[in-house]
Amino acid sequence: MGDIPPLAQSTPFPIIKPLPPDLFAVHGASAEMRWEAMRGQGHLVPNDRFFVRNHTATPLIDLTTWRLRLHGSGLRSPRDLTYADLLALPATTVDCAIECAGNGRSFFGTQQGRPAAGTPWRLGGIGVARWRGVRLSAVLALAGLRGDAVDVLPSGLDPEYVDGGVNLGHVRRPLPVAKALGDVLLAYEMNGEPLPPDHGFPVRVVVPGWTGIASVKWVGDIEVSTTPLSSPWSTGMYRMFGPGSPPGGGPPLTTQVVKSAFELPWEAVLPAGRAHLLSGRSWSGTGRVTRVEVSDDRGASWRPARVRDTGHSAAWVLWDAEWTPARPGPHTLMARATDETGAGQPLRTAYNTMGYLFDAIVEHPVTVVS
Ligand SMILES: Nc1nc2c(c(=O)[nH]1)N[C@H]1C(S)=C(S)[C@@H](COP(=O)(O)O)O[C@H]1N2
Ligand SMILES: [Mo]
Repeated sequence: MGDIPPLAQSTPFPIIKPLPPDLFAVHGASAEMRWEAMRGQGHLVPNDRFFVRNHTATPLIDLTTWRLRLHGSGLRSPRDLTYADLLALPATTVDCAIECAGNGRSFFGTQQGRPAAGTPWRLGGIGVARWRGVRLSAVLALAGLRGDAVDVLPSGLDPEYVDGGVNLGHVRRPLPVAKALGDVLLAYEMNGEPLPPDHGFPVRVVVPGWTGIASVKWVGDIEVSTTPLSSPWSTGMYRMFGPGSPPGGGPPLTTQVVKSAFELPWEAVLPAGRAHLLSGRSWSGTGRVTRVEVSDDRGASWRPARVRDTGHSAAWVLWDAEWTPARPGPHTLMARATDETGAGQPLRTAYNTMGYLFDAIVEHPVTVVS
């Protein structure tokens, strides 16, 4: 007996869709979008280049056995819904961004000299899609939401998350009932297609304007409670820790901050002596972006970019600006935005140990060649 080699032990890759290097930079079980892949694209990020953030791995869910289980002390008529039940409810469409709370985290280290732990995203941990589904409020009404319910806790069906040897269970995070009754969606379509497996098939939560962790993928269970709920994703993670925050951490993160990105490779190479039409996008979780400015002298001077399609409040604005670099060599391009609430982008932002909500102006490296 004997010389038959053992079957290769291959762990399936945690993301199912292809991740070509011209569209993605891969970080472990997550993949960030390359910004140059958005140049010339419309408002929405096509599903083939939308970033993926997985705590463990994309599960493949069988629709015939999948149920959405609605239970807890906050519901008068707990029940299980099938996919067909959900599809039979009135549908709503929302164009909005999903953005990781850690998007931009790597710049705490590279720009501010103090690295933060976690996935080293540049700016590609965001995407805007057209989500179609059922309002969470409609589903909660169907299950007899009680007037004294306070928290709504959706859980994912992806494998349980083990961190430093501790099993934290399924990815889940409570939403206050006031938010759950607002613009939150249980989405089953993304950009006109059934949700792709990596983005939560068959159903995900979409919470416009809030950090991505609120938008639980592969949801299979929603607990509604008349007493406050918590999970490691609302206590030990996704809060601000460090100087400037209270000793036990700040409140659970909700809205996103203001950011701007150029649709350029990192690093970009551009020829000298002619005009380039630089393009980019800016976004905010707190309001419509009203102004974008660019600088090529490390912020000594700023000039306005041309902002297009300002209509989408929960998404981003597209903008462009001409730039004619005079000399070959290394350059730094910067873009900063302001939203309708007056929130903007500082040159430096306060450090927090987990590197969340980086809102400072990003220094984009460009090499100009003759
Ligand atoms: N069940 C489950 N939901 C999840 C996650 C996860 O790992 N498991 N990751 C969250 C995080 S941190 C983000 S930023 C978004 C990313 O959504 P996307 O992968 O569709 O881009 O999903 C959120 N929902
Ligand atoms: Mo995230």
